[in-house]
Amino acid sequence: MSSNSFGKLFTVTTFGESHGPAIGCVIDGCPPGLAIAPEEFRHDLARRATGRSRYTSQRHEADEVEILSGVYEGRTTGTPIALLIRNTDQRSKDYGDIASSFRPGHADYTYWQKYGIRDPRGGGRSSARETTMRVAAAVLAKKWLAEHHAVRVRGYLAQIGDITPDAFDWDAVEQNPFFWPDAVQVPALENHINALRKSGDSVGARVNVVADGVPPGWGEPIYGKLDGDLASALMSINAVKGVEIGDGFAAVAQRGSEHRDEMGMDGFASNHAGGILGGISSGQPVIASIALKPTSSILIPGRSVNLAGEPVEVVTKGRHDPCVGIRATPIAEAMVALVLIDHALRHRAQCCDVGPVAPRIP
Ligand code: EPS
Repeated sequence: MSSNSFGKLFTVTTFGESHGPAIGCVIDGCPPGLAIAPEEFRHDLARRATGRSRYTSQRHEADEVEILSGVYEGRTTGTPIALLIRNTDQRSKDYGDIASSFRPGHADYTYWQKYGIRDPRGGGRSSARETTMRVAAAVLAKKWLAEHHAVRVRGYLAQIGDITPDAFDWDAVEQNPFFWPDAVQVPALENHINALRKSGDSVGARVNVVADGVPPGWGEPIYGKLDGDLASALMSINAVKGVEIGDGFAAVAQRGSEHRDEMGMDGFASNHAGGILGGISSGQPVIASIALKPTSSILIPGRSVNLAGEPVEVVTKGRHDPCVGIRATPIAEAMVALVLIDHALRHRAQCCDVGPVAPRIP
């Protein structure tokens, strides 16, 4: 079995490897009439791309999108939209040693066990390069959600290692290469990542995503719950080891009287639920959080085995991110937007004759 597509009505299929000639996606089910131009992909793709700051991988890709189908005279036609980005800065010699051994903590070993063959160049299909196409597809999703439902999906880096923001300001998030919400701490983060890179090690991170404007009703109990689909989509991002919705695992230590979000006709008193009740959006902001593991491709030697089953010491050369979480904010936003547009269309398909139902809490 293969699984490179997701979404039921807004379906995205991605293809391509990190060091192949190109990566791409096909989006099927995009509503017709949405205005879109190749330039509109640039902003989010640049936010995610490598080589845009000294704190990420130094591979330099233009990440220019070619629209191959599904758009006529600047508008989506309702037919499959194929997007292509050509790879131009592959440096496959960095992966010479890894072709015959497995990086500890990397998908090298499991891809080999599953398929019995792998493209070791740049991690092949397991590379974070693939997330480029998710971000590209989500440009359409974000635009449609904004135009049709005034939904805005925004993310930020909420933790690097043991550092958390001391203050929170959405305006600060886009003003630094970390998507960090506290401008005052940015120099400290720069020093932290510089020191980490020098030591040859890596660190984990947490990214939070908030979707404002989601109306009540999106999500399909029982097996297509909004939180279930968000968890699956977010967990599919490379290096993600945990997903929380709302208070997430903090709910374990809470009382019911504390966790419940009390309601009045002037609104909800809190949002511990993260905007989802019973798998259906409540009308409150949808809040998701992900934990990303430290990059496994590091310079610190680690014990492993080679193809012959012999013990080896692995050192990963190349142009790796000291913290994959730094570039993960636009990727997490993309996955949330793709799930939301899919559920918007699914809700419209089944329940377009229903709401809004009184009473509706603002
Ligand atoms: C990656 C390794 C690096 C990153 C890459 C993700 O690739 P390379 O070894 O070819 O330099 O640059 O990220 C991207 C190219 C991208 O666009 O995100 C990995 O092992 O996942």
